[in-house]
Parts: sequence; C-alpha cells; structure tokens
Amino acid sequence: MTKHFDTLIVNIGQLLTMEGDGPAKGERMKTLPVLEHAAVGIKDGKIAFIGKNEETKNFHADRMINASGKLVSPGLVDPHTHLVFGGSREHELVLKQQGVSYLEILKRGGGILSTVQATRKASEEELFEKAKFHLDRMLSYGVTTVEAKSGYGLDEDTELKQLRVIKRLQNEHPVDLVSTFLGAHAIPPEYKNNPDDFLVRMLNLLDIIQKEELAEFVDIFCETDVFTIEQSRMFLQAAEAKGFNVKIHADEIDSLGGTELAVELGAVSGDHLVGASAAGIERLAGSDTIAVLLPGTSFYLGKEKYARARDMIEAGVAVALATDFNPGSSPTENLQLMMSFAALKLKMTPEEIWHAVTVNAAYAINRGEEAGRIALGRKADIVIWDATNYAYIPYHYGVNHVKTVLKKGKVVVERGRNDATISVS
Ligand code: IZC
Ligand code: ZN
Repeated sequence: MTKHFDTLIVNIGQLLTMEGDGPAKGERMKTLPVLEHAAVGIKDGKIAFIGKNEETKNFHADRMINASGKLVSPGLVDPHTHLVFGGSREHELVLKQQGVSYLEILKRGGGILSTVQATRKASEEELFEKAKFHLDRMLSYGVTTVEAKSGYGLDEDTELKQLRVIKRLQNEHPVDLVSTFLGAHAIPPEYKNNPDDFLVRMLNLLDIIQKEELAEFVDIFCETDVFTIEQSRMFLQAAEAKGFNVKIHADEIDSLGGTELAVELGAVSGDHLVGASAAGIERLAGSDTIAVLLPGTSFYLGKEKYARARDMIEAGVAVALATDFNPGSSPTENLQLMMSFAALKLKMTPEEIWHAVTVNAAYAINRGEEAGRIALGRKADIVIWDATNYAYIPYHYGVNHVKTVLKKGKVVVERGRNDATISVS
C-alpha cells in the first residue's frame, strides 16, 4: 500500500492523541492515551493517518518532518484570556508590594478601570496590532486555539471596538479565536450608585453583537464590589434568553457562591473557583460545566490559597487550565508556565495537566469536537516539543519547550519563531 500525504511526521517518541469521548473526568484524567514510536500523516490541513512509525515505510509526503524521538501533542488550548487591551499596569506592582490589594486598587479607580481608560483611548488599529503581538507569542508557546474577551470598554463604542479586533484576528491570524463579551467586567465610575442600569446598558448591546456575530459567549465578573450573585444571575439569564452561551468569573477572590450559580445557569465554564465551596464542587461534578482554573492569577496576586483542583478532580469535575492573560492579575501568555503552576500549586499530575490544556480546555469554549485532540479528520493543530516525554513539560518550568507548531497542517512556528514560510525538511 502506498499512501501520499502533504506532510508526514515520523519518529515520534510519544504521541499524545488525547482520544476519548467528551471532556475528561475522574479516572480518565489520570491516564493519557500515548502512542509510542508513532507517526502522523496530514492531508489538506487535516489528520489523515495516525499509527506506528514502521507502518509508514511505503508512505510518501511532500514534506517529511523527523520528530527525532520527541513528544508530539495536539495544539494547546487557552480557554480564558483578556487578549485585547490598551496600555499596561506595571505601576500596580509597586502598590501590591506595599500591601494594596487587587480589589482595593480597583476601588481607587485603578486596576481594570485604568485599562479601560487606555483601551478607550486606543484606536482599533492600535488594539489590533497589540493583540496580534500577544497572540503571536501565545502561538509560539504552542497554543493554537484561544478564547478572548472584551471588557475594557464598559461603553458601547469601546466594547464593540474590542470585539471587532477579535473578529479581525479570527479572519487574519492562524490561531483560532473564540470571542466572549465581558461588558460586565467592572462598574464604571459614572454608574457607581446604579450598577443595575449599567448592566441593562450592556445587555442592550447583545442584539448588535449577535447581528454582527461578534461574540458567542457572555461573561460577567461576579465578585465583591463588582457584580453580585443576583446581578450575575439576571445578566447571564438575559444573555441565555437571547441564545448566547455563558461563562462566569466565579469565586476568584471571595466566596460568593458563583460556582453554584455557574451550574444553576448551565454555564459552559465556571472560571477561577478559588473560593468554591464543598457544595459548589459537588454540584460541578454532577454537571457539564467545565472548571477553568487560573493558577497564574493566584500566583501573581500573591495568594496563599489556590483552587482546590485535587478535590475537584476526585469529585469528578472536568478541570481545564488557562493563563487568564490580562494586564493586571496575570500578565503572561505562557500556558506552559500554568502547567508548572498546576503541578506545584494545584498538585495536579502530568496526566491531569495535559487533559486540562487540551481536551477539557477545548470543551470549556465549545470546541471539544474540533480542537484538543489528534484524531482522523480533525484539523492538524500539532506541537512538536523539545522533550522526549510529557512529564518533562510541567517539570522544567518558565521556558518555552516548543520546537515546531503546525496549524491546520502548516508549519507556523519553528524554534520559537513565528514564520509560516520556514522550511523544516
Ligand atoms: O484587568 O484585572 N480578574 N478581571 C477579573 C481581571 C482579573 C482582569 C484585569
Ligand atoms: Zn478573567
């Protein structure tokens, strides 16, 4: 039998296919589907062969890539980022050192509100260039699907400007983007005394967002001094009534019961969940809501307390990991670093961590049937790593282990350089 492929990756030491149905929970999170001495064939941007290296003897390909015994995985998925924003907030680092908390900085008109000022001032072109810079960096770290939120406008024009930047990136950038409207990210000062009116104003944007297909998810920051449980329920129910899927920033700093609310609303994901109660974890386990954990945020806010990933996994919750990339509480594009934090701070095993940045992350943004797995017929989003086994990636921390990234079968990154024209033969 002779077979012809556009690209054939041979001599794969460990191939993580991540095969399996639905999100990974319970026992399935504890083992990984690994194929050793493997090869992957790609045709028309899709996976056309998965098998043993020795099966490829009579295969032909326009481009052969020798993985030299290294680890190969699906492209990583980052299911929670605030990708599009103006400015930066390095001045807050000193405030934090002086003991001023994240919520106190916000109360003083800084934090999210300072990024809102910078984002309102920036042109759409400036926001596009800046977001593209960060997205290129995510791709260079092996991330091929990214969720991106608005939320630094808190007015009609700027929220739409952010969403249009995401839409333009969807059309022009190799990374697949999933867009989320986070108009309910903070209370603008002019609505300090009537936040409900502000939420109504943001809800009034949903028609145009829907008409122009600018977002598929709606999210809210449910937190002390931001939006209450009741406001979050009202806001997200209204979004669901319009046909949007919902997500929620829940129990990030204080335990308000956002975890339970995520389940009650049938949210696709509940995010942060640091303060999730035992009852909240039980309810999550009995639901289809994915727990998106953001250990980089706990780290960067200098918290002792991290999300209770162990309790969640033992209870049967489908856990995913994300960077929470944003200019305040997690200024990093590096999802590999989150894998190390998950090992060290969330006590997740390497097997659990890989599920959390591939399959489960894809399900957290409704892309479970498209991304996060290497399977026949799927988009060939693939990472070749500078490591021979999967446990090495969370272990050797803080650096970029990517050797090659293929997006829809095309080499888009080679040794940390994004360049679709690089030859790797
Ligand atoms: O800009 O601080 N937590 N939103 C909720 C954020 C962090 C982003 C920010
Ligand atoms: Zn966030």
